[in-house]
Amino acid sequence: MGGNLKRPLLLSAAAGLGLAVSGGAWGAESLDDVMKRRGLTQKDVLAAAKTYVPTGKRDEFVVFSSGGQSGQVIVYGIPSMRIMKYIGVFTPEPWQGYGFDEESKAVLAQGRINGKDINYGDTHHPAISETNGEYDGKFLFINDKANPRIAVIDLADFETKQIVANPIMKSEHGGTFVTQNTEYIIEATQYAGPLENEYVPLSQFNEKYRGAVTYWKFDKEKGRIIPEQSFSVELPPYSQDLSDAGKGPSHGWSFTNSFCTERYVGGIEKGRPPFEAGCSQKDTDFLHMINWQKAEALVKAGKAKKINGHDVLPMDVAAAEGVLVLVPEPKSPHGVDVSPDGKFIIVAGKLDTHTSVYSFDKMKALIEAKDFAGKDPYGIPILDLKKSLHTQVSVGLGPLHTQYDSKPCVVYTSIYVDSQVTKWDYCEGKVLDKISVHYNIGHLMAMEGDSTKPKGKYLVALNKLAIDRFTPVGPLHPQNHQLIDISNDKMELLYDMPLPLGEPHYAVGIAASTLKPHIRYKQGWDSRTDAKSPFATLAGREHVEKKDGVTHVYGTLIRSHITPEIVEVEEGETVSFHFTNLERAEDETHGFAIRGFNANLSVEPGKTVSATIKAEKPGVYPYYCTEFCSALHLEMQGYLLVRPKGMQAQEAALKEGQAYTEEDYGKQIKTNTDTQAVIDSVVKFITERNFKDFPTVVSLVEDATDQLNFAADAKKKTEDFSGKKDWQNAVLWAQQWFQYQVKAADIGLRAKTYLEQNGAKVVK
Ligand code: K7E
Ligand code: CUA
Repeated sequence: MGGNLKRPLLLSAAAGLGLAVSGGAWGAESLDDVMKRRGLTQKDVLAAAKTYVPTGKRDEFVVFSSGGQSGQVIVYGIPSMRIMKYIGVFTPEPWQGYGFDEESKAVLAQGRINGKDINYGDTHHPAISETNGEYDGKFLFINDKANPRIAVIDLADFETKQIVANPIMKSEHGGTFVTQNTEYIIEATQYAGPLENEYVPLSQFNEKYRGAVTYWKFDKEKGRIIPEQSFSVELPPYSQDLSDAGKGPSHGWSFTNSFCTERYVGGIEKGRPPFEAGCSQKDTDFLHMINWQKAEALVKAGKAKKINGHDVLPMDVAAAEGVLVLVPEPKSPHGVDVSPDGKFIIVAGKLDTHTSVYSFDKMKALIEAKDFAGKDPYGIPILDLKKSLHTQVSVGLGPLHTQYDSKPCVVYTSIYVDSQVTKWDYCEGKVLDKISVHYNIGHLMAMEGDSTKPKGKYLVALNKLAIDRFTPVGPLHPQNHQLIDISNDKMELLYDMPLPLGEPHYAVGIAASTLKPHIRYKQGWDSRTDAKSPFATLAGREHVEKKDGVTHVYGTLIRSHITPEIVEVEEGETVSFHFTNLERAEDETHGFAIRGFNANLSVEPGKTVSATIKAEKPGVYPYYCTEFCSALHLEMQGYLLVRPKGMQAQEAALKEGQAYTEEDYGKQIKTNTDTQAVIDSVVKFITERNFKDFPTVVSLVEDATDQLNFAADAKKKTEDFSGKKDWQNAVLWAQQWFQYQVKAADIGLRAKTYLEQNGAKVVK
């Protein structure tokens, strides 16, 4: 232990004395030394240099990855692969208070199925909102395959705002994908089921079981899905799979592929061949082409029928009106990916070695000419495969998903069985390069690689297995996201990142500069409804109020106290704590935790959140702030006292531990005066410079000003008590005044350092 401590201590001592730490026994290892010591090759070092993001520097791209069965979204940076956040979506997440405060519980409650809380999700495909087919960085959507649901996350604060449960689907997979101006969010079924919520025997599979694609209407202004304006198109009971929205010339259409168009029903327990055998008999399945713009018009014209209160366009209507057309696609397809120009659609067949490039122009011409090759059992027209294809390319065994490069015609396809990524040219139809990944890749993701303006540069392989890549952590392995450099002709593997949270399926990567998240909320903000909270409380207005049998505590949080600090109620009362964080400073979140009630809040600057508890058992329940927010964070505490029924409330006879004298008062005042001198010199330094040119400093100055106002307030209270010669209270308030000064000084020094390091100029 001593040996470990020694070096940092020596180093900091040297730094403190202003000594340059170079040379000496421990210093200045050369790059060669390090490579030798760690057994690194030139290639390793190059990869490290391509991914290393030095302290203070930031990543170029931000990735939103599905969190798989964790029901969350994982946020990480590229090229560093540093994880920055887990966003609670379908699953409670205590750090964010998600599912532990009343406001977020209301969001999770929107996702109830048959009145039941479903506190997990199987998330697969995140999608970023688009404007003209480009990522606009405003919203993120993600689906839950297990309990057909879609969630809306606002990228202004990275919080989940809404969950909608699909009214007709019993299983889904092909979501979320957005149309080019985020008019709709697409969700497609996976396993067919009756659209009504009733029992239907499997003997009626062909007649009564159905698939569907739901088009969820999105209101960009409000940032919410509007269920009443959403609709579905009924589909045959083919296991629909991934989907994608058309772009440019194919805007207005969406594409959903399928497997098991055999409509096979397993039953291995009865000696029937299982699903996996029966579902792969045919050589082709179907790509569904849906003209959603036309479907929307038909729904508005009253051609839909209501199922569970939701508009569903029947498939006979869809087929007759030219809304729904099928195109054969080779053996058990998986991914369907529309090209940036919207002219091509690449489909990969899991049991094939080919990717098929469909030409939208050709298919559209066939549809317009009513040149159909036949009809399916439900009367839906089928296009001829050959006539619809642009080309087919042999890319490897088990191709799954395709992503587009910024270079024209260049794409990357994940090859599941071969554990490879194939880079190929879909215009010319030729393979360009292959790289091995470890192991069994599912999706892959290039920067904005499913938008109209892919950014190239990096590709992430989302591998299903990690096997031998990481230090073993038990039979359940993390997933492996491998970063690949695609800026040159040959792909190069740069980095392995273990992802310890569910099995992510898809991810989306966006230029970091497009994201503009907020630093703070407007004061008293309910972040889940995006409106002023009815429980917002101003400084000095904290109070307790009984209403409709509930004891409401209107409280505030600010460094470093919770107001109120003591709450006393009678056994059996329901207590609703509402806390507003009065801070405006960046990164000054306060928490609230209390013993034994499963209530836990995260209160970011400006936010108001509530925790409602039932005080069933008499006792003493300490509460405190869970974020280390200042030097006196541990003192950010309080008590909930639950008095037995009928017992008289006792006035708290608080005996202070100290009896201060006039002399103590003098000492404290001297400390405060000295501290003020330091503050004044820092203020002088800042105001003599062009600090207004530095937004970071401007917000620090705002925060420091807040603290100085609080200091002035405490100073006034100090003087009131000293005027009355109440030295005890005068010293306590002088100490509080000092606390505010320390915070102001701390912030001021941070601002000063920032100005020094960023070349601020004297303006005087
Ligand atoms: Cu895992 Cu897109 Cu759900 Cu393929 S999906 S791998
Ligand atoms: Cu607030 Cu600790």
